[in-house]
Amino acid sequence: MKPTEQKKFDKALFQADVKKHLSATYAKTEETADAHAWYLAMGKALAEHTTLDLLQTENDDRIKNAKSVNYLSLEFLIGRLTGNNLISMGLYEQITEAMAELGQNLTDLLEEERDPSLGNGGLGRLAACFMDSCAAQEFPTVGYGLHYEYGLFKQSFENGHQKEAPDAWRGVEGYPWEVARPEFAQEIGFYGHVEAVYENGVEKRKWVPGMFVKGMPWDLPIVGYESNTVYPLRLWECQAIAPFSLESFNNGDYFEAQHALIDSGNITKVLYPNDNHEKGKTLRLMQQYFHSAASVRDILRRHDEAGHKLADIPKYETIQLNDTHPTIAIPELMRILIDERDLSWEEAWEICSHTFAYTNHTLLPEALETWSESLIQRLLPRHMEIIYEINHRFLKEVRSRWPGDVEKQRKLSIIEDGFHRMVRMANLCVVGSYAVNGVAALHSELVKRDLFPEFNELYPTRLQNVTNGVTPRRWLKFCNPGLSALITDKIGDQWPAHLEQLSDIAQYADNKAFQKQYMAVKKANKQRLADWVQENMGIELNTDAIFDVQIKRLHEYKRQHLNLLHILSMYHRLKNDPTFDMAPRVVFFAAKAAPGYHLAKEIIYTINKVAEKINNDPSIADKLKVVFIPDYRVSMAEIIIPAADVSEQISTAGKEASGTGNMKMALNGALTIGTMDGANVEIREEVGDENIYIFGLEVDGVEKLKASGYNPFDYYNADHLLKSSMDLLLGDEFTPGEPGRLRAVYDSLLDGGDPYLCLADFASYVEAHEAMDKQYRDQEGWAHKAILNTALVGKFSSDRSIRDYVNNIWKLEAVHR
Ligand code: 26W
Repeated sequence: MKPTEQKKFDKALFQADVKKHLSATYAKTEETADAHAWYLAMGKALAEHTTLDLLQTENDDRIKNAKSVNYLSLEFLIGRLTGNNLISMGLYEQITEAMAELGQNLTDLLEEERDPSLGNGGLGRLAACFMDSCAAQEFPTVGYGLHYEYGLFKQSFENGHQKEAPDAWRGVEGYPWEVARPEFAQEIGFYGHVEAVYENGVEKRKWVPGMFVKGMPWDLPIVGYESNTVYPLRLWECQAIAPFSLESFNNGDYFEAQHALIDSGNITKVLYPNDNHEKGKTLRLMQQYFHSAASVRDILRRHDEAGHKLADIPKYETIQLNDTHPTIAIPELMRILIDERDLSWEEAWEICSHTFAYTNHTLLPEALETWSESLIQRLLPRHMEIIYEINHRFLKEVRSRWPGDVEKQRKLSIIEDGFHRMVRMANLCVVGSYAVNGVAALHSELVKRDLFPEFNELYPTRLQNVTNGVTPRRWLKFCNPGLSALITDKIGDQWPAHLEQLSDIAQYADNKAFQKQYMAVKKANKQRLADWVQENMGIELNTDAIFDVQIKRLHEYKRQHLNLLHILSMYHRLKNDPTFDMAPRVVFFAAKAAPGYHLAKEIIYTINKVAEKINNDPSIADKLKVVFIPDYRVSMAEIIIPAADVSEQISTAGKEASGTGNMKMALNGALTIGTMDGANVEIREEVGDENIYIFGLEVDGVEKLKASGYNPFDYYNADHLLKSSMDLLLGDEFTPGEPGRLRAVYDSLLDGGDPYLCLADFASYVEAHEAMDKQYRDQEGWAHKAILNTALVGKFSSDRSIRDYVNNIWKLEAVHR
């Protein structure tokens, strides 16, 4: 839709709607309403419009007869919807004015919205960017996720320690943007047994579940940028089916029945807070099956209602699996087609193996999902039978390709042999999918070379790459209005839908007037962040300082502790070396640690303790400050990212699949200091080696060092700066009266073997920082580099990622409304 075609906005009608919701939905008068009530009423008034567009999109015959993508993900880290939807609807200015006339400031109202934190980190945020890009480009899409009652925990610090609190993201009033779709509810079974029944002398298998729960869908509207297209993000809530147990109900054991009701409602209670670490919990597998079963049934319902044949499923539907978490959807579709729809195994497999595609997001061994055969057998007995059969037929194929090669069979088998047999979900995904992709060029190469080399031999075209991207609407236009206005002033207003146009900004990189404007925007964004920090943390910051930012989940492989070593080295030098000079610097962290990840929590504690000392040391003054912002979430990222000068992307080479924060910060004009890992490699390719600070070992260097027997003590003993920096952790410098309290991090880097090679990369990291520091003192040169970063990262729009999926994997077409 062109902007000129935008639907007419009736201000008076909208204001009347808001007032109606204020009283009728939220029981407030204009006099008693606070900002929160106004936000809710405004949200509901807006949501009404998007729900109408959602229904129209849903009922559009052209969409029913077009191919759709079904994006299955246990996580959608969407962030606040109101501001973003206003941008997409093209109503930001009009609503600002309409609300001002009602005495309300839109910016303040937007701050009232809780973040729907229905994801952990990169994988969940990527799913949200992808929904935005599918809607913007009008590729028919349904997102399927879970309606967790509690999202990712809220984080606070108590004396430097992470504390977790539940996140009831919907608040007491409910979330204004969601709408229940009870007509699409599903019943989902668990446990029970499998029976053989004979139909016309042919054996049929029939699963008789031992318990049922209800899947209630809630739709969130994903509004296409400047289009009338609204796709659903359909989130399943688990509810008990009442009366849960007829027997105990009839026995008069009413309380027992209620108790069971409460239990079965637990499935979607809470998002598992583990990122990149698999724990094998029963309830987690129940979440996965509940999600897959409800979604697959909804896809089949839509397919049937459109009047399509089962054999045409691959023609009309593709199902993208966001990592292995929804893998059980593969045997579930097989089960329905064979047991309930009477297809033969061959017919069902022909459909399934042309319907599913799988994205791998991590190579970390501890993140690769395996489920114990006995657990699946108990929870989903029929699915276990189907998995055996898939594996049986697959191993036959392996044997005919590599006759007599037992080792190949052992490596490729979906079932891992051993005392406790395990089902390898990634292998099941590769076997059951028509396409498998990694999320950045380097990562996809490592998927082929290290994770699935035999699969790559067996199916040479199956493994592909789709480099990740981020939505330019949320991550530039909305979060950085200053820079957006500046860009629009130079190149027009089409860039948010065509990010490659940003390259036209490159011609201004040396323009002194433009540099001034660009740096003034950055300064204002830094001031906004500094104000937030002052107000919420009581720390005063100097906005002339380098704002050096590392924001991501806390994990050893991401090496927040390498950043800490750099901080300790600056502190040591400031204290001990009178000739040492550095530009003032503020190092920002924001990160949540999985509640059970002990060392990650120790790293947070250590950074907080070091920060406390440094920030209050008068001899350091404002040369160095360290700020650990609590409760990292999407809305916080929207404040931090536009203010970043330096983007820390310092994972051990080979460990970070892609990263997406790296793209967001480069787009907003931060210079990256990073390793040759994930999408950093491609960012360097785009912005040029002069405009990025690359350091450290590359993948082959990491491998060689590990193979030769890495000994961190060699680096510790040889590098005076490193040793003195680390030794600061031994005494009570940062924990007065408690010497050795920060030993855990120190020990992990020495006796613990430093598994992520922080010490090996330390010297190179410090050197890169020194080069950056030097560059920062030449502000014109810095501006030149920063502008080129904004200009040259158009490739990393998630619109491009989605076009790659559409052209190379999904093979579907846009339907413009
Ligand atoms: C089962 C436990 C678990 C939970 C989450 C295992 C693995 C995950 C995710 C796959 C981890 C994740 O978020 N990976 C990140 O995905 C991003 C989007 O592709 C990438 O940019 C990050 O590099 C990758 O770490």
